[in-house]
Amino acid sequence: MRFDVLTLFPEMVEQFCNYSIMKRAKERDVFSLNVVNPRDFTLDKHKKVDDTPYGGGAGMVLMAQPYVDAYESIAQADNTVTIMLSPQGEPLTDKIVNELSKVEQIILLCGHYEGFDERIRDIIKPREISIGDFVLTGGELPALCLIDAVSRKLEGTLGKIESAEEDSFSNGLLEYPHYTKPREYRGLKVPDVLLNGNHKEINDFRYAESLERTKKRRPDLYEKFIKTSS
Ligand code: 4G1
Repeated sequence: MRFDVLTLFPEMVEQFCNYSIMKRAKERDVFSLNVVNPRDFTLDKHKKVDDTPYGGGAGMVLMAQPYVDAYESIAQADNTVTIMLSPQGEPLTDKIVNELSKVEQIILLCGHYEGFDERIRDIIKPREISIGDFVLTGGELPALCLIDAVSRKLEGTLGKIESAEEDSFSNGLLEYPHYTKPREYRGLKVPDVLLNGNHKEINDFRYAESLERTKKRRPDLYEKFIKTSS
């Protein structure tokens, strides 16, 4: 897997991927990361990447030329998906993450300011994906969410123990409560069932807790789970 990220802030993306599990996966060549700055493709001496919007209004718009040229400088594999991170995109889900984990290359376009000149979309025709309905200052964090989510699905990223745990969200339910040492903290005790070594009882307890938690906190997920499991 190869990720190519078009961003005006390449250090943000590079830095984030140099920690913990992502760093380890990159070192093991599970994926590679190539960051491209559209500013390096500007043609004027001020390296201008944005300008005021036609028709007026607040803010700045990202110019088409630096983004399109930066995009065209990237070597494409046979099986490449280009994604624009955008509040107008389809919501990112575990299903989409699974689909994306099967391609050879993902090219990600991060916006800033008010967003992209529409002709970037007209020319590149990216798939548009959103990580949620809130306002951000840039598309870097959404791109990093996607890279993080996709890379942990790749063979060799997670250890045996971590991947055994993989079901937690793919089964459509929220996680059951977790406990570690000590057995008692500030008068709060770990539930006895987790200490008795009966794995059938432990699994039943955890499943019941998952169900209850999902019903209470995410009735939308709960309804979906009940419908698809019956
Ligand atoms: C109008 C949120 C504008 C934001 C309405 C989730 C948000 C990319 C995402 C914005 C962005 C709403 C995302 C807004 C994002 C250009 C650069 C767009 C930053 C930008 C709900 C600013 N998932 N936002 N506009 O946040 O890129 O992917």
